[in-house]
Amino acid sequence: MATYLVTGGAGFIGSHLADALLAAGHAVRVLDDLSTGRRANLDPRAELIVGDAADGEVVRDAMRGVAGCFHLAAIASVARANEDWAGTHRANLTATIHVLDAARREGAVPVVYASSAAIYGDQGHGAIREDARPQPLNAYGADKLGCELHAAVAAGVHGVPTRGMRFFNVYGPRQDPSSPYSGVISIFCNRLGAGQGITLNGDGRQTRDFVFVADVVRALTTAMADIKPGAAVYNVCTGRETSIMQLAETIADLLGTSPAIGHGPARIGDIRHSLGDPAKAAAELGFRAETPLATGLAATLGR
Ligand code: NAD
Ligand code: UD2
Repeated sequence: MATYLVTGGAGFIGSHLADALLAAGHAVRVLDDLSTGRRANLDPRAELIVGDAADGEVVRDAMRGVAGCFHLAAIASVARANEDWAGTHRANLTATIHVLDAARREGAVPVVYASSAAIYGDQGHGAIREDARPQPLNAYGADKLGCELHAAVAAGVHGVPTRGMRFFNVYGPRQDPSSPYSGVISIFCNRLGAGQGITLNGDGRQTRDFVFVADVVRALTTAMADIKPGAAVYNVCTGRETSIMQLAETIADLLGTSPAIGHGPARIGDIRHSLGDPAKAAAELGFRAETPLATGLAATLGR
């Protein structure tokens, strides 16, 4: 069939995408610097180039002969972006420009890339549509918005078709629970599974739109299939919100435990509510997230 380049393919979402592309009969080339990704995540049938997506030559070599590029490589952490502003900028925006530039030089290879709900900042209550005014609150969100701006340039000036996928809070197997910046579901599953207590930051009534990784992979492959010229952005979300407290209770129920749930201080800058409106992706791509939270959590727990 076709060969696809997946940058960041040794990471959490990218390795699931590689699995799905291989299962569909495609060849997969991964470009990953293994900074947070792991070789062990990757199906051995995928070709792995260990290299830096912010190095133009490396990216041009990786782009040769591919039918499409999924660009997921990034330092996917708001906290790390706060600490290492310029360093994360290189991985999160400079790398994207190299990917788009390589795609143009290779003859307008289509690029589907990871954006984030972080571009919205705090929009208050209600489901956020793609036409909401972006107001990123941190360097990570600002760089993701920059990716979208450059992707529009890639399409408008250079004829590279691009689709930006604004992931909400993604969860599932292989998400790394070990760093202090890990996503809440990986932390809770890991700790509750090991019989340890968990901490709710603040009152635990803040809400998120949690989307299962298999649905995210389907959103990515759907956006690539029959991609047309131009640039577009889509929320990748469920349209359902879950409080962190409900989340903890659901995981505990699945495990059949009654864990110690403590309260810590609210996280500085924590967004109160984050909920996506899935209507545009449904209408234009025919994509709907289908996995109920309990089902996705059970898969994450390996049950
Ligand atoms: P991840 O850390 O597991 O994957 C990122 C991958 O990129 C890793 O394998 C890492 O080694 C690689 N990488 C980092 N810098 C690189 C560089 N300079 N060159 C080559 N490879 C590099 O994180 P993830 O959760 O799988 O995130 C994938 C994408 O989705 C990222 O772009 C992230 O910003 C975005 N995203 C994730 C979420 C989420 O909830 N997980 C939400 C919104 C957006
Ligand atoms: C950020 C990004 C999101 C994505 C995600 C990756 C924004 C707006 N969003 O989301 O795009 O990159 O990170 O995971 O920047 N919490 C606890 N206890 C814990 C850990 C977390 O209560 O032990 C709370 C935390 O305070 C927050 C919620 O859980 O209210 C979700 O936290 P998160 O770090 O999983 O993700 P979030 O929404 O900050």
